Amino acid sequence: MKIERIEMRQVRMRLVSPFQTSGWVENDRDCLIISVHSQGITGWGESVAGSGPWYSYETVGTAWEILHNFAIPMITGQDIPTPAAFTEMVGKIRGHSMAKAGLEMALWDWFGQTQTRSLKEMLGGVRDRVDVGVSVGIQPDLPALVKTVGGYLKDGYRRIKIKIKPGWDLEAVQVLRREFSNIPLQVDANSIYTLEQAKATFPKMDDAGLLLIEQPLGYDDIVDHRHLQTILKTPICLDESIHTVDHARQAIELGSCRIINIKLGRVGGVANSKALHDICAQRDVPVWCGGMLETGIGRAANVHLASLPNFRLPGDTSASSRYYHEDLIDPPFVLNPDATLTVPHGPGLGVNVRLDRLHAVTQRIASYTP
Ligand code: OSB
Ligand code: MG
Repeated sequence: MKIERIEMRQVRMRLVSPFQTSGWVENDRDCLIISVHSQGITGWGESVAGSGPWYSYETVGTAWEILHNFAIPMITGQDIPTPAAFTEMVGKIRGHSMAKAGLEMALWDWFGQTQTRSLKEMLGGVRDRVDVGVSVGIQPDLPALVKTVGGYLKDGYRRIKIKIKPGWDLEAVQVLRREFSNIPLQVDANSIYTLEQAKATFPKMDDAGLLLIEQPLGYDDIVDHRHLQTILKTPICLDESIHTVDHARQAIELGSCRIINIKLGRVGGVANSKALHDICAQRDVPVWCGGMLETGIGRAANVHLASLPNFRLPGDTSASSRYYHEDLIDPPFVLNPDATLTVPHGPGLGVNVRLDRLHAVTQRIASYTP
């Protein structure tokens, strides 16, 4: 393919409720929406870098800069035979996975549409609906937590993940176990614990029947996670620490985790996510699809990805209404009665972007032609 035009927008979308983690709070979601245009076809992508360098060092600002100055110039005027070739072309850029992944997603959508194949088909996905849960931010107090979780269960979600931090951990889990007995439950610390704090805390949670404990320790650590995993029955799941196939292999070989959360932004796109999925499958390590509060565009890519066979746990890819009053896509993602989202049938991502809504949330825009 030869790209005729690329458009990049920074957007801000108001969340239906603030999202609080151990380290930061989000009231709005900032991201980049990228479109590639050629032969009368438009491919859409979302770069999940956020407003600040809290989850990772990337932000909407750094992603814009990397795409504007490096990734887009590297590919304009070039023939791109496949999306995988793009991954190779921008391989010279170290890091900045979320920037690269946003543009790559648009290329997958474009290629899928030209070949009339869905992203799921291109990847070898095996299911039409994917299991999803909901990720619940830190709440003002325990009664609010019970109310919020109760609301999501009423909505039809089954698997609940709660954000934790020191002082909002053991009691929160106990209260949920008391109120909702044996719901599938997991916790995510977003790297806030020291090894000492973790050794004092997580053994006390080890009999709570949690599905997993997500990223308790340092955002770039796999060694201390190994120390912690050796004293726990509950599987540790790594999120922040895993950026490449090699990281995954090393963490598995070391015994630093027994489960891995795949976010296609964090690992540099769809092609890398598939490779990561495959090496985890070879080693019998289950994966699941994380989320970054995506709009319907990024969510669609997640849902296609989660149709691969080794996605064995429910994803954080909830329905559109859990995040936004109005999604950028129409129809939005809705929760099925069996706590799944349906993988879109259409070619590429299989979503319709509402340009009117996109224009309304756009903060800056740039257009590139060869
Ligand atoms: O650590 O999984 C995380 C959201 C933003 C940044 C990091 C994380 C999250 C979530 C929410 O947990 C997942 C979602 O619902 O999209
Ligand atoms: Mg996480």
